[in-house]
Amino acid sequence: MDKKNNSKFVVEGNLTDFERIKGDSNYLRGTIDQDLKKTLTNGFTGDNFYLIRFHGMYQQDDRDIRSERLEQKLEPKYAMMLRCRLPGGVITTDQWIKINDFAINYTFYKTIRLTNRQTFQLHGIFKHNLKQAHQMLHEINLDSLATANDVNRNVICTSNPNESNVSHQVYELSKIISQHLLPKTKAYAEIWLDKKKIFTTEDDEPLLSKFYLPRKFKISIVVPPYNDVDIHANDMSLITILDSKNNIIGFNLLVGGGLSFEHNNKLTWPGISQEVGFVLYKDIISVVESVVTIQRDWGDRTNRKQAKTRYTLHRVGLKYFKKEIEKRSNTILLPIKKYHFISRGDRFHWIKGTNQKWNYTLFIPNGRIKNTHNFKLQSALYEIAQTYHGNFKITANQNLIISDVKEKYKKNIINIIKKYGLSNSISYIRQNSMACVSFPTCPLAMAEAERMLENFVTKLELILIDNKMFQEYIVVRVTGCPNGCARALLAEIALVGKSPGKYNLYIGGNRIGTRIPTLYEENVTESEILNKLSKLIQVWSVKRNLKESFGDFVIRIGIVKEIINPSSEFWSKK
Ligand code: SRM
Ligand code: SF4
Repeated sequence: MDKKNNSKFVVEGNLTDFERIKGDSNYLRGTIDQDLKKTLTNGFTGDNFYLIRFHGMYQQDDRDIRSERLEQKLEPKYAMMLRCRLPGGVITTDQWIKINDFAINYTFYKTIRLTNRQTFQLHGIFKHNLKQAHQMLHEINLDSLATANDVNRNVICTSNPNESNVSHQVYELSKIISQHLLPKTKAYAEIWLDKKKIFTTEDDEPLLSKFYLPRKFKISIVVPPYNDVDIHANDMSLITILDSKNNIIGFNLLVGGGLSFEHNNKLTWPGISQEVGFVLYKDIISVVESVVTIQRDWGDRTNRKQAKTRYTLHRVGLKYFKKEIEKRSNTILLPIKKYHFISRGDRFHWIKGTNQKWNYTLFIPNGRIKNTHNFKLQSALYEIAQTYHGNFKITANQNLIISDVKEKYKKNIINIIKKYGLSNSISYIRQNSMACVSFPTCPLAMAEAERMLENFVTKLELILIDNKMFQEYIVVRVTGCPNGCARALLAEIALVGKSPGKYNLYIGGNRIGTRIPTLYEENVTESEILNKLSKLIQVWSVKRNLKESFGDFVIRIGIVKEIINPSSEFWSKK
């Protein structure tokens, strides 16, 4: 471990096996290359099962057919999910065409899945096609390094279209930060791109160490008043502060967000990040680096359930954490500057950027790019990508912005949008709903999420219509297990999977994503949930203050108690 790491805040004790796996891996190589040659299994063996995650892949199997294959004494239908690194979510239309071709020709599911961290995943790549996948990415200047496991993940930033230079600047910053924190190992190039083996020394990972980080680490950059990245789901967030001429002067630094918990494990809780201080633009990289190295050194490597930054911050205290940032970055953190948020969602209409080009945000149901019998979304996007040379921007709400469209192409794109019915009206509640992937690919899924959201929202729409509230929205999110990938624990209504068909229901988050909702009902079915919500929405429609949101209402009239300090209050009864 790092030589400077002798602070009183280092957690002593037996390290988890993950630390051994990383330390023994020869900078993430393991024996992945040997597993690639084995044809007897479609999976990876031993430590490689975890090591491939550092390279941006997860081994999965189709859970819909798992028991059937078991009965037939067949290996589970192993295939990899690959997650691209795409800081800020921008992909050119030319890159999109290549990705789509690969998805159609070489993946089991033939879909592209936009994620809520502004990138895309390809599900169902068989082991023998993996190298081809990485080489295809490399040809189009992309990679999947460090999109999973104990490293800094895809850096996300406000994706609202280029109304000012600011969004372009934060996008550039997200790329710089991503690059700065990227593992330096050559393992990725050697294994996937057939680059010559380069023998490594202890200095190979000067920033991350050969043990990398204690756990995943997430960064967001936001431009108020839109909290479209959900800052509180991130270990570190930078809130952009502008002067009166719209120039960036610096960033408010927030640390310690993160949403995962474990059912019935009271030592785990979702957290709202804490304000640390204001950082001048010129100091931002050294401050970002300091936060990461503090977490590297002080994060708990003896217990993965306590390893994320919010637990480190909770144990160490904001005062010491801040002091250490200042010490390591040689910077004085100034008092937090004023900021406020008004919403989280995307804006679904044409917006002209300061670059005089057009941007149109498309609602993508669950972020899933596929063709169905009556909705040919995948074909539509392919046609759009072939129509102009520009960018697609993936938002942190799993949507897609057709971006940087020159005036002369706008009409063609409008025609394609119409032809495929992409702009058919979407209710406000649907626009503000989100589900994680869950079944059939996620190995951790306890209940359906992506596959149940559409119908669930349709039923909520009917409840809103019955109460003359159809023009209103509620932020609704469904997550297949308490890991919280759909960021349900920042929603006004949150369903968290417990077992097939059963969820815990949380209510009382707010529209801007700064409050954790409170447990309202435990272990309930979808129809029980709809029953409960129907009653609550009816009361809300009658008794709410002018324009009062659902989440604020249930807190104000005391249906649930507001959670102010999640670390101590998340588990207390409503
Ligand atoms: Fe997640 C694990 C999908 C955003 C918290 N997440 C997983 C895995 C890889 C399951 C696994 O470990 O085997 C899921 C893959 C399912 C599949 O088949 O695709 C998965 N997570 C997703 C995505 C695709 C959800 C989506 O529908 O968009 C998101 C991919 C983001 C990306 O591009 O990097 C995704 N995951 C999140 C978020 C939200 C966010 O980051 O804004 C969270 C909550 C915030 C946080 O980190 O606290 C999140 N995912 C987790 C966790 C819990 C981590 C923890 O702190 O304990 C796990 C499990 C783990 O890491 O052990 C997890
Ligand atoms: Fe899988 Fe759970 Fe994440 Fe949903 S929340 S994608 S079920 S890990």
